[in-house]
Amino acid sequence: MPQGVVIRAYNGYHYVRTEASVFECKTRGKMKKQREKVYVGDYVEFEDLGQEKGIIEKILPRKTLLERPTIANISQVFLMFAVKDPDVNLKLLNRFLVLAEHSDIPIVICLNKVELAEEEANRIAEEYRAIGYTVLLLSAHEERNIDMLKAALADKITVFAGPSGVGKSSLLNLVEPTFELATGSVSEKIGRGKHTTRFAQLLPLSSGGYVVDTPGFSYTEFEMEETALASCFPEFRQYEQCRFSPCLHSHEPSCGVKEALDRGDIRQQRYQSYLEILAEIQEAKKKKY
Ligand SMILES: Nc1nc2c(ncn2[C@@H]2O[C@H](COP(=O)(O)OP(=O)(O)O)[C@@H](O)[C@H]2O)c(=O)[nH]1
Ligand SMILES: [Mg+2]
Ligand SMILES: [Zn+2]
Repeated sequence: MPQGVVIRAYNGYHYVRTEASVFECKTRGKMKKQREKVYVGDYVEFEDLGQEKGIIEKILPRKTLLERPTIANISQVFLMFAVKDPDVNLKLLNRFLVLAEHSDIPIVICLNKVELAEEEANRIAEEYRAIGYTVLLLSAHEERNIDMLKAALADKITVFAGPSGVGKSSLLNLVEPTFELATGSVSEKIGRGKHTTRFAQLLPLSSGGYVVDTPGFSYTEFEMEETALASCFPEFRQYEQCRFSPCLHSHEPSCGVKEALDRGDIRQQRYQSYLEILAEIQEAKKKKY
């Protein structure tokens, strides 16, 4: 039976890409009964009905499942921000990072439009590299580091996440000119470009692998225990020698994280994000009971 990857789901159909072509598939009735849901990114086995139509019989074991948007088998998330226009939002970056850390998916931070604010770009890159993240400094307008971007995408399934207007589609069009993704402001986008990014879909790269140009993440809720949050801030880990265990690193005395903060070994802006997310988790917990 042929196998392929689901690159798009639309109107009850799943579009399954094989080496030869793309098949428009329904799922077998028994899968629905067993509540087996097929997601974009899933590798599947299907019955070939001819004329590029098919029926999905089986989902092959799933490695990961990202939520909102739901995509299976992601290898990495590229968190995309612009240094300027729109200004980089570190709070939002930190929130994305926490969610990606929590789901154990490798992250690469990308800063685009660096030609608009070189110093700021270098400063932010240094700060996050010190934590251990990979940071790519990019400019779609000046085509800077596009080769590096291409190399990082080859043979992987990569989700491009980040606010609207930071240059995700512009960069993807440089990586693969045939994508012809719509770019520009929201009003400029109407009627331009071949693809609009209303639905998550896998776009095949000629170097192998796929990218997902998401319409944006509705990253709002942090579904985790409050004690799990600190481990989503990698630079906290080495300082978690606190008097209390577990320690939330907020109001407790003799806290290793707060001492590191006072020494300047942990950045104030990162710790602020930590406290804000902690408060949100605690607030959500209260509502539950
Ligand atoms: N100055 C500058 N503008 C850019 C750069 N990359 C993209 N833009 C512009 O930013 C706007 C939004 O780009 P787009 O790719 O649609 O962003 P998306 O919403 O993240 O997909 C467009 O007007 C682009 O021309 C860059 O490197 N430098
Ligand atoms: Mg876009
Ligand atoms: Zn502590």
